[in-house]
Amino acid sequence: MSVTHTQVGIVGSGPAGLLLAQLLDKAGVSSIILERKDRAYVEGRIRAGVLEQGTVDLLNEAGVGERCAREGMVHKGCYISIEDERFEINFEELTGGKHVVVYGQTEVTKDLINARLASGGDLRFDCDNVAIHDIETDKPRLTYQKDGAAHEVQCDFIAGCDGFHGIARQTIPADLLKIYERVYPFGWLGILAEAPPVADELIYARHTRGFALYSMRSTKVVRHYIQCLPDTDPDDWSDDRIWDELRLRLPQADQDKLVTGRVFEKSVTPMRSFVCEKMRHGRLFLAGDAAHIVPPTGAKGLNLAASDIYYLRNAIVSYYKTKSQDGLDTYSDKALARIWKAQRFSWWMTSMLHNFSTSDDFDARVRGAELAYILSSRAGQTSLAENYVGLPF
Ligand code: FAS
Ligand code: PHB
Repeated sequence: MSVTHTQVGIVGSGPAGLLLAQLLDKAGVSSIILERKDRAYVEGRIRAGVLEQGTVDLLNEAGVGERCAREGMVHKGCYISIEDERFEINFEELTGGKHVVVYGQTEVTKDLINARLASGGDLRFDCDNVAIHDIETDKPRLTYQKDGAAHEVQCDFIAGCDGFHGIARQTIPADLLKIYERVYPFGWLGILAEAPPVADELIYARHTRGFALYSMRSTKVVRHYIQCLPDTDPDDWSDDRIWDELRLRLPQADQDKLVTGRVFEKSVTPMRSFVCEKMRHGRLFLAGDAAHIVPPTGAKGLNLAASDIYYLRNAIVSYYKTKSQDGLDTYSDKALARIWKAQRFSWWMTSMLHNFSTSDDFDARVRGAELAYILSSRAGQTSLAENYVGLPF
């Protein structure tokens, strides 16, 4: 068995694991990333599209913000439509100049992987049967197999950045965890297509036919979503059926602005809210989707992974610099405080904008009134805007 030692062992090379490794490297802390899939799989996952400024700042600190600055699209606001009416939420005007950047998670991941490999950082793809050991000691270990050989990584800390279906959360004794979960009675059918955006900013559309989101990746590629049943088979939706439904859920005045094009990615995302308390056990720290999931209506998933990493980087670097355990001891509570605010916002946006087949008529009216109030109130719009651009870390 090959044995390697590093300071921080990281499980998972999604945005959380890659960003942590990059930020630790900048602080002179060594790490090894173990990823079960190959590079093409990791770089091919189509996911988030909206970055809070805090996330962009961390990418810059990690030395990978240059392409995002060049190709990312600054969005000063977004639109919310209810049937035939469209309203603008002007983030900059409501938050004293804050905005978001539209730049696909796929691109963030590519930028982080390229930087990791260019710096000679240790990033290992195709790691089978990654296992986490001895997290209740001061010598935790990772083991895995690759190309038929057994390997071990000895480290001081382990970061579980392996997503919702990873092993890290499972490594913490279940009786020590409190799980909070809400599963929604719908999903999102998402497409990527070669077409121009419907508008200059995103449109979140509430409609009797169901929610739709009109997003983008560039001026030539759009990312649209349609509320659908959670077990929808994407193959049941032809391109024509998707474009027709997207058109019908827009206000009349915008329907002729929807330009169709070649759909080159189609998938269904289930909707859940999920939080695992706590996010630390011994020398194992959870970050990103390994610890929490939000419905993407608030564009928070990727951004929460970034704020977790901000807190975890600070805690680990502080330990190595001062031997203080304070940051490590307060990591979980500090991260969870921000996570729960983003969970509330994501649940709130989802409840206002979607049709719930499981709710009674009174509930449906109250949710509609909530959105109508928000759109008629500067205070309400300010609340939505300051959460959307990202609460402070
Ligand atoms: P990730 O899941 O991205 O990465 C985890 C990594 O760990 C993966 O590479 C995985 O292969 C690896 N891994 C798993 N198990 C392992 C093991 N045992 N050993 C080694 N490696 C292992 N967020 C938004 O803000 N907007 C969106 O529109 C949006 N759309 C989404 C669509 C889908 C289908 C999904 C699932 C999520 C979406 N999200 C969205 C949320 C998403 O962006 C996540 O928040 C983000 O990927 C979190 O990053 P990580 O925590 O790094 O987890
Ligand atoms: C996206 O562009 O993928 C996107 C944007 C905003 C959201 C969710 C997804 O709320």
